[in-house]
Amino acid sequence: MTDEPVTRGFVGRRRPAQSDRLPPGQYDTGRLWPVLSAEPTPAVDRDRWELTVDGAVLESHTWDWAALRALPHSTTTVDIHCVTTWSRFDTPFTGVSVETLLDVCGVATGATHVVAHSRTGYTTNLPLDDVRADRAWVVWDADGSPLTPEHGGPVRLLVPHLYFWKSAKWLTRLELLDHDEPGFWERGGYHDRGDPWREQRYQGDP
Ligand SMILES: Nc1nc2c(c(=O)[nH]1)N[C@H]1C(S)=C(S)[C@@H](COP(=O)(O)O)O[C@H]1N2
Ligand SMILES: [Mo]
Repeated sequence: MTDEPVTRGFVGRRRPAQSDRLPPGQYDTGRLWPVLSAEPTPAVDRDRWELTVDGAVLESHTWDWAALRALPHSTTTVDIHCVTTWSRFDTPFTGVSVETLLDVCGVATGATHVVAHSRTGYTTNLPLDDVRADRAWVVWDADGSPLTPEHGGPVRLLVPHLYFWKSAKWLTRLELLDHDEPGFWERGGYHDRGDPWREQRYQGDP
């Protein structure tokens, strides 16, 4: 007879070990959510806020707060990864899939990239494929509450599969392009795409 420990009854939902969820070089910040902003937090009044999708689209479109909220939306729970090495697991965000906005505008033939613009002038570029197929969201709630101004409220971009600098806060415009155009951090030496699983932090990283 051996003295194996025996677990009876409920074993719990199997989930991957934490390390399987932590990209290389990252640490788990727990419930802490650091604020990372290159600019002072702007006061964005949601009743005077608009989001425009334009550029390489069939028809530009602008949504105000009410119109955005009237679109089909949902809550998605994701892990976020900042290039400064913190990751935060299981953050629920509520908003509209970018694909829903693109459906309204129609993507022009030849569109390859998108630049997200913030009210402050901050920009970040993404391959169009990275914001399609429900991989990117325009969100207004996080952790079950309205996004605070510090975290990009009233509305920010959310692209959880890339480093969090791609998730522009105080979002006002998604500009589709037929070429790539580096944004604020990308011009400053950060990686053009920023996949945390490939550790694409800086230009020259694979
Ligand atoms: N407008 C704007 N958006 C931004 C940034 C910024 O400086 N300005 N910082 C980016 C970076 S580097 C990160 S890690 C996240 C930080 O979001 P948080 O402050 O909600 O954690 O926002 C991204 N979006
Ligand atoms: Mo970041």
